[in-house]
Amino acid sequence: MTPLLFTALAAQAQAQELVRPDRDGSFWLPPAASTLATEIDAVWDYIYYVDVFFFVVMVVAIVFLFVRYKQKHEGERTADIKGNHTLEIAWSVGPTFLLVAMFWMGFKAYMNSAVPPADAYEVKVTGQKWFWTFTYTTPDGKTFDSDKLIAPKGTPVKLLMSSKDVLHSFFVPDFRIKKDVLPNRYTVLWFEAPWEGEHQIYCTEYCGDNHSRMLSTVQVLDPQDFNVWIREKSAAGPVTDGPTLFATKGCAGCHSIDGSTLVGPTLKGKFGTQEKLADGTSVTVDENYLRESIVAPAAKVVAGFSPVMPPYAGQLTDEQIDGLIAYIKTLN
Ligand code: HEC
Ligand SMILES: [Cu+2]
Repeated sequence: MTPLLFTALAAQAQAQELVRPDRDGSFWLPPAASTLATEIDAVWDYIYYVDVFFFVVMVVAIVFLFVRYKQKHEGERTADIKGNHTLEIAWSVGPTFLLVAMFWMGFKAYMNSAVPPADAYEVKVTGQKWFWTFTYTTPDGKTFDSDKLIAPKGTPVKLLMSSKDVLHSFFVPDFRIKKDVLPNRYTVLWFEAPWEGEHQIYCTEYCGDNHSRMLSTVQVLDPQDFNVWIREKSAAGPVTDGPTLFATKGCAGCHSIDGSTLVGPTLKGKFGTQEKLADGTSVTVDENYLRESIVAPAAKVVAGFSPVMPPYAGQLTDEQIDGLIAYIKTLN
C-alpha cells in the first residue's frame, strides 16, 4: 500500500507541475501564485493526508480496544499477550517508507526553492527597522529604490537580501517563500510569478516595536509594463524627490510630518527651532544639525527619545541628503 501511495502522490505532484498553480487557494492555503508553490503544496498535502490517515487509524484502534477489552464481569482478566511480530514489523517498516518519501519530497522542493535559475532577474532586498527597500540596477549601472517589490510576470526573480540592523525574515505566503534576512551576510530567495497581481510581504521574525507593520507588497506586472516602470524610474535620474525619499527611506515610519510623536520626534515646524538634547545642552536646528542627525543620529540625541534611529551614513548620497533637508524645511 505504501509504495503505491507514494507513486500516486509523486504522479500527482508531477501533474500539478504541468498544470498551472492554484490561483484561488484552498480551504487551508492562500492562493499559489508562484511556480514553486505547487511543489511546496504537494509536500504539505502529502504530510497532511498521511496525518489524517494515521489519526483515523489510531482513533479507530483506541475505540475498538476500549470496547473489546472493557472488563465485563467482576474479576475477568485479559489474556497474557506477549507480542505480535507481524504487526510490529508492519508498523515499523510501513511508516519508514512514508517518512523517506516525506524527506525526499521536502528536500527536493527545498533545493528547488534555494537555488535560483542562473538567468534570474536580480533585485536587492534590504530589511531594516521597520521597512523593506528594493533596489534595482538599470542596465547602465545606476540603482534606484522602491518601497514595493515590482516584478515582471513569467520571469524568475532572484532576491539578494541583507539587513541593516537586526534579524528580519522575508515572507510572501502567496509565493510560499520565506527566508531570514541577516546583517553582514547575503541570503537568497527566488520566485517566478505566472500572473499579474499584488501579494502581501511580511517580516516574519520579531524585530522590535513596529515589527507587525513591517509590510510591503509584491506587484507583478506584465513584462512590458515592467520595462516601462524601470525606464520611468531610471529616467527620473538620481533620486532627490524629498517626499518620496522620506517614504522610501523609512523616515516616515518613525517621524510624522503632522505634529504627532511616533518613535522619533515630529519634523513638522522643526527647522530653525532650538532642540533640547539628552545631555542637557541645546542646539539650533539648521542644515548642519539636520545633516548630522541623518548620517550620525547618535552624535546628538534629542531629549526624551531613545537613540534608535539607524545611521544613514553611506546609505544616502549627498544629493539625497540635500533633498531630504530641503523637504524638512518645507514642513514649516
Ligand atoms: C527607527 C526609527 C527612525 C528612522 C527610520 C528615522 N529616524 Fe530620525 N530619529 C529617530 C529618533 C528616535 C530620533 C530622536 C533621537 C535621536 O536624536 O537620535 C530621531 C531624530 C531625527 C532628527 C532630529 C530631530 C530633532 O528633533 O532634532 C532628524 C532631523 C531626523 N531624525 C531625520 C530623519 C530622516 C530624514 C530619516 C530618514 C532618512 C530618519 N530620521 C529616519 C528615529 C528614526
Ligand atoms: Cu523585521
